[in-house]
Amino acid sequence: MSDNENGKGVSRRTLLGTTAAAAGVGLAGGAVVTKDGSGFVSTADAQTKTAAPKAPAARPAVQKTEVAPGELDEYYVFFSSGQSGEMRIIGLPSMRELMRVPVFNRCSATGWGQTNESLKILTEGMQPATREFLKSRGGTFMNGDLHHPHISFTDGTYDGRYAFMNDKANSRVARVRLDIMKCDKIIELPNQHTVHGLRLQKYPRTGYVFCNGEDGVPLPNDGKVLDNPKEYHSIFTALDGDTMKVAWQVMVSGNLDNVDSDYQGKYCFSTCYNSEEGVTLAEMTASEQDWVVIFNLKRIEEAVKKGDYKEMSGVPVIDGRKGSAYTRYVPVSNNPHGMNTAPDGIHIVAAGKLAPTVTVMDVRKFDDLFDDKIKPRDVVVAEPELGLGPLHTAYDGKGNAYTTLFLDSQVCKWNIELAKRAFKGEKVDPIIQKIDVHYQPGHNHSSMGQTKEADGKWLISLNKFSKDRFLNVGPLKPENDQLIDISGDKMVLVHDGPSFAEPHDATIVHRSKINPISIFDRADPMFADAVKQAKADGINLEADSKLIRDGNKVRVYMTATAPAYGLEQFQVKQGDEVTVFITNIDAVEDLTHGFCIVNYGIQMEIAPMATASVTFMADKPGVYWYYCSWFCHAMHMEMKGRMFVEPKSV
Ligand code: CUK
Ligand code: CUA
Ligand code: CA
Repeated sequence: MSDNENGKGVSRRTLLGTTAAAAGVGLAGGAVVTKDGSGFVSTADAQTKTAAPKAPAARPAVQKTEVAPGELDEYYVFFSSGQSGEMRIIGLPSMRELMRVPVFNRCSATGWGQTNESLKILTEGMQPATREFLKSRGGTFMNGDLHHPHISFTDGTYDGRYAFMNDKANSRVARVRLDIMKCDKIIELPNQHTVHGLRLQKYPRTGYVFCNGEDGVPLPNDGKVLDNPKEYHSIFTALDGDTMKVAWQVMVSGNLDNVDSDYQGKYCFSTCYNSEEGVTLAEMTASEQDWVVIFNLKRIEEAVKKGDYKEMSGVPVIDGRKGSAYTRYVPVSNNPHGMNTAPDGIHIVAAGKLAPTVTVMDVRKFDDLFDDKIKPRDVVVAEPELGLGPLHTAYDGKGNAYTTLFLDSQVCKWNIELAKRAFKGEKVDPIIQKIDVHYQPGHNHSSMGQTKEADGKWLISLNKFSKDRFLNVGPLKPENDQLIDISGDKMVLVHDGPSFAEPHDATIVHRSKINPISIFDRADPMFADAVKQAKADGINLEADSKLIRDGNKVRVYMTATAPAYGLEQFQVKQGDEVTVFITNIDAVEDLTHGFCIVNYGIQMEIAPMATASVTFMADKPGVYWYYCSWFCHAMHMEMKGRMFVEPKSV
């Protein structure tokens, strides 16, 4: 089928230069009208073609962005990587990529998805049916879609313990330990089909990890019900961030997109774009309005205590559909997306997406709403019209909000108080400034902006299209994460940062909040199983290099200290199940070793004073060199040995 036949190529070209208006009309009418059905892509073309990039105008004085050689960044940014499945760490303001932390993906460098330590984390939180399903597929999912990385809170600000993040692709939630920057827990949420929005309890601490189930499916989803959408349900989950177990779930009306929580520990709230409970684009955008659903945490906890729930897949599921005492549904314009709490602890903003407005609510009114003293819409205190395609909102802690406008390719700075006055009928314009970004922004984030310590210094705009902003690298282009100085009255764009697929969300954390270690503690739980096995085998991991045979199971223990492994050779038999345990005994900062077996597909990282292990079948006879894959010493090339696999006697 040609482009013309499927209608995509032609519509994208013919709509050039005309779609901003067309999309606007379509949006105002509450329907998606672009001919390719996306509502978005054709406008992206229009934007870039009609406004060719120009040399930047003279800039006002801005904060320093250069981080000179030897200097350190002031902020960590924890980036999602979308369908790449990992978490990334960026330094701000340099926007240099500092680290990639494998989570839902496989990693060739670190052996994530191959080492026993990582496989345990990847598999222990699976639902039984998934374990069964993956048995013939290598035991784990190969992919993930990581959208929302967020840092644990104590008393409304970051405490540096953990990052939590979702996997939209396979309905999982992961936790990364920020002392070692490694994932230590993954759980698959039962009863939920995808987990999209994810935010944390801010007060008194995390506490809960709030997880939005986006798609509805039959419960149980065992094939007895198929094309009967009336029996589909979306589920909201509160996970216990300490145990990584489900605390409770709530069945909702409609679906759930993004979520955030208050600064009082009383409520959390989610946008819903599919109040229609439709299964097609046309059905999901049919209504004039959708809603924000508010969850009353205290009432839900009481319901769990008194048993007002149904147990499903071993967890309590509360009925929070419309009319329930546990939730309230506040109508907002059709298909809202972002849900962001302001650092003032009072205002929350739901972004319109298909409406040009954002809806501002006052959380202080929620008690009355739950006591039925006021109507749902009475919690709305402003609804400013900002532009086309508002998606997400960030804050500077000075009363201003910054909303991304996907269709307009802009970030709009507006003032919350002015928006409230305008809502009451005063003739004031809440919009302070709009700045072009390149192009089509999704999330944006301000420094410390999701805490009560928002400092109003930096904003990043995570743009979905880079188009012509970088050297052309072929049809697949990087995204563009732009840095904007918001410390002055005006936003100033200061940096373009290409990134690979696909940052959705990010969290900007002052470096004073994060204190990782450089050398592992030998008592670290990451390799506790290896320590236990060694003890059972009478091995001192830090000193002994030895092969233990246990039937057809062989355990090979060796130390690694630059530039030598404890064993320069070992011999096993074809058909043995071999586990190699390597302990890096170099208590030296930045001295990582690797372990790679040539032509056996084995590779892993061993950090200073860590133990890592890998298990494989020695099913190919012959001589196989193993080598250190992490450059560690002048004699790094010589850090190697041989594995002999003795053939089965025939
Ligand atoms: S979502 Cu991607 S732009 Cu998954 Cu937070 Cu809004
Ligand atoms: Cu050890 Cu290279
Ligand atoms: Ca809708």
